[in-house]
Amino acid sequence: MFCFQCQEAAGGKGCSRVGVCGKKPETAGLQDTLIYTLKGISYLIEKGKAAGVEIRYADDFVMDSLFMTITNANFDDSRFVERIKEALKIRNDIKEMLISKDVSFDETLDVLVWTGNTVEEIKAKGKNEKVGVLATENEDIRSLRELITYGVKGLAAYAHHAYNLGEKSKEIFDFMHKALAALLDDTLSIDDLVALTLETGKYGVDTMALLDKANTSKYGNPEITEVNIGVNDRPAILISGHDLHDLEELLIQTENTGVDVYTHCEMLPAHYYPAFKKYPHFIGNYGNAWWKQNEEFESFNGPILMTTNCIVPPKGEVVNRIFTTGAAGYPGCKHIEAVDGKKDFSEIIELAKTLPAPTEIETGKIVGGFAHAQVFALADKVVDAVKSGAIKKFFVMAGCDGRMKSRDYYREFAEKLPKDTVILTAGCAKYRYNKLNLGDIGGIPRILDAGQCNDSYSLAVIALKLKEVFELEDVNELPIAYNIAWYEQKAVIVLLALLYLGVKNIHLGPTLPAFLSPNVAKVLVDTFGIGGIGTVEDDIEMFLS
Ligand code: SF4
Ligand code: SF3
Repeated sequence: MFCFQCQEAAGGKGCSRVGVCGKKPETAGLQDTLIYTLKGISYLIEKGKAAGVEIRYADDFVMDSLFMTITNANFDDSRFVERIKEALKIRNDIKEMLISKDVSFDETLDVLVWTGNTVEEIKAKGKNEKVGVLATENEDIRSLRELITYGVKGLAAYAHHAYNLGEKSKEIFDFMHKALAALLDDTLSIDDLVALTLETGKYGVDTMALLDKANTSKYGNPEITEVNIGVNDRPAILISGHDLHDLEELLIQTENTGVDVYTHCEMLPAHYYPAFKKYPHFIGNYGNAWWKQNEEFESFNGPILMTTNCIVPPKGEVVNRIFTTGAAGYPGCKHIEAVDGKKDFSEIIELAKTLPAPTEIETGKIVGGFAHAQVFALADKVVDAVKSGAIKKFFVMAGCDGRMKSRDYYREFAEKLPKDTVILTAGCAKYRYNKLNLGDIGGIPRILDAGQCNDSYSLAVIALKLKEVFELEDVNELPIAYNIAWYEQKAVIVLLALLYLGVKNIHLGPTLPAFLSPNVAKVLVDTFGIGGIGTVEDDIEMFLS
């Protein structure tokens, strides 16, 4: 195996024996094979499109499959084998259809001809070095191809959530196919791939906007909310991941059953939506970011529903209490599929009734709900505070959390920021500092949490609004600094989206991506002023100078 798609890539280079995340070589091979086969499908779709033949029926299959390969989303080999079988069938059907319509394409390409007639054959394909990351020999081309792949994976994840709420976009699917097909094209130059990288960012913005529309039109605009972090004494289900539609179905099905519902990690921002406040059994948030789940799932006592990443390989009996749905999966955990568009969570609810209530691990409240509409509602106050000098600078500290010790940097950074600064956050990165008491500035909390990582879109909308209010030419003239923590591929699409919007001088940590070759990193530094992080003191001084 070789995988370097996340921030925890072994030795800052890549995982080659087993993933730091727990991904086994066989799973890595299957994920590579699935991505490889998707490229073939998208290549055919592109050929059809060029010849005036529109093929739409693989759109959601490609989207969902990309999502399954995101870090910590799915560890279940049997699901990948089934997916690959299905991908091969879709590929063959499209091939036949194009041939019947006299659409020409390169029929000798391995992505189009390889067969996976048996499970052994499918598993063997993933060991073939022509399938994975290292198949591209030129390290700069490889770097850009992977940067685009990871951006498209993140984009697919967000598109999937919007899709579950009935919002989809032909243009986003078209771009997904265009990008995947381009990854097979050996004639593309470095410049072509850099351009495609930026275009990925454009579609990242569009996809996050679509998801924002899906979430807010269905569940209302997030509003300032105090979220309880303590527990009740009734049995309960913990829901994690990013899918709000799954949460809604769970809340409806648990009504009047005597079973409560709590959020974990990236599901916390669900509490900010008006639509979910009407459920009295939706109690609060339990625990912290994804990487603490082994101990927190243990003390939660009840069943856990993982709707997306991030899954940490469970230890001991807890595996029997974890259920997965959507793109998520783990061997030994029961997976709940939608049947006719509905998911039946009754098995989880019945299990919850037999288990003790959660053990309290903390008490108190955290405050959030500062997505664009809520911040706009406070705009006058915010603008006055900036004009009067009460707020000197905003720090966008969105992104991901992770288990590396070096991420203590973000807590310390938040703690040491001067009192006239405000943190804008989104994603699970906030768990490093969202329980600190950083106070407020004239009633404006010093940590404004917009929501999940996709709600980084809100932070961009807020920045663009401030640019308008202050009548500035360029978003970079605003008193906003970007110190972003990344971990997986959703953070990659958020980064590309910010670059597309023209945001410069973003600092990325705790380490720069292993998949950036020195030359590609140089392009990002020279063109966009991307930087890493240093010590807390030096960085605060640098940002404030
Ligand atoms: Fe390693 Fe990250 Fe890939 Fe897991 S996802 S195998 S930790 S690089
Ligand atoms: Fe977190 Fe996995 Fe990225 Fe959605 S849950 S931000 S790491």
